[in-house]
Amino acid sequence: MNYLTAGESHGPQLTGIIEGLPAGLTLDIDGINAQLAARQGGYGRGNRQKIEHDEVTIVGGVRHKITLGSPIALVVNNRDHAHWSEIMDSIAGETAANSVRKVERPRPGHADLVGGMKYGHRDLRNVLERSSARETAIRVAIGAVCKQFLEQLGIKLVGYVQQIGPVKADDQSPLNVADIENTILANDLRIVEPDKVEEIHDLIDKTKKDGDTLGGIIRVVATNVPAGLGSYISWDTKLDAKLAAAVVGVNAMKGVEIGDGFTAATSFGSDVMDEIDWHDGDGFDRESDHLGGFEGGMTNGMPIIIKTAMKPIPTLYKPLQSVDVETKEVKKANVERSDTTAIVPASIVIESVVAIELAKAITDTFDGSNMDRLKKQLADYREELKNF
Ligand code: FMN
Repeated sequence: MNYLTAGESHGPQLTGIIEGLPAGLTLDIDGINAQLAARQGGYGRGNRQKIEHDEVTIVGGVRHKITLGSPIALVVNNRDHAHWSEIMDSIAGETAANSVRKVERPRPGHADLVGGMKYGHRDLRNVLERSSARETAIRVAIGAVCKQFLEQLGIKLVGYVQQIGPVKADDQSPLNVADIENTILANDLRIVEPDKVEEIHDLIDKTKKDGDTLGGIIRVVATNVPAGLGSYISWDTKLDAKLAAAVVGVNAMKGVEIGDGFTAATSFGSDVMDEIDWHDGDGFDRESDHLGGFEGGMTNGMPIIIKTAMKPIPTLYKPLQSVDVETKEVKKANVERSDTTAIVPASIVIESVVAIELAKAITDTFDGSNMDRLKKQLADYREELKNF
């Protein structure tokens, strides 16, 4: 399975194509739209979300709710394009009127400057439009399809917010996906400790007032993942490595941990390895999950646990120093409409890219042409493992 996305932040639409999902998968469009709505929510977001109301249109690969085995093509329209149609016009040549939103003062922490240098764009809007996290809307739509695929195979996952700026909100680090979902959906921060909501709201309000921004930490848990996805055979077959790449491939992610991750580095081996147990009828399992469900680049049947560190949003309403790319004068950086923190929507994006990588691993491991056959193969494989 593979996927590709196209589209600019203020262009007419975002497009995604998924190749390699089986025929016979039932898709629930409301479920995809619910994920898109979740990506638009969360405390601390800017005004763009008031304009957009993301909905997916399926334009290929699905008939009567069922996938055909052909590439699945998804579209999410950009409502804001109505205000940008001349500036983003792909047919008309450049004029003074349609280049009024030129970006010449690159924002530190964004792709603006290096993207311009690499691709030779003097109007840095040509970089900004694609490097913007608006693209993650279509990744969420693709991830929602993959999540439905996984759910129909009994695999569940959830991404939630563990920390915003300096405030931690996850002492327990729970593992039950349904329990996590019940708690996080009842607040606008997707946190599992609702008593921290007020403190974090205050922090976000104050940060916004100061013209500053915040980052945070996101945790994903995936359960009922069969042992043996990925491989120890070669570095590029390791599933934990692919997950790490997918997670850091999301805008603003600067660190990734599998299981106890960096804490494991400061612990003794006896505290970190997950001791092996055997239960008649259920097969092997572990007494703990410090390694986040991975040994040798393969899933070991325990819940997958991945954490990622999101840097603070780089666009500041109290802009930082920059240099005008034309005049070379020191100036304040460009200000584009922006969030104070995007940790809440980012947790949906991270959940989505993890779902995509797990769906890829499943279709790499089993015959991915037909859903019923795939279900049967996976059930047989789970049975075989119980009796290993
Ligand atoms: N950066 C901004 O400057 N303003 C935003 O409003 C903004 N919203 C984001 C929303 C989401 C869901 C995500 C995941 C990221 C967002 N970012 C935002 C972060 C930038 O897209 C990102 O920092 C930038 O593209 C540079 O990429 P890098 O941080 O991976 O180096």
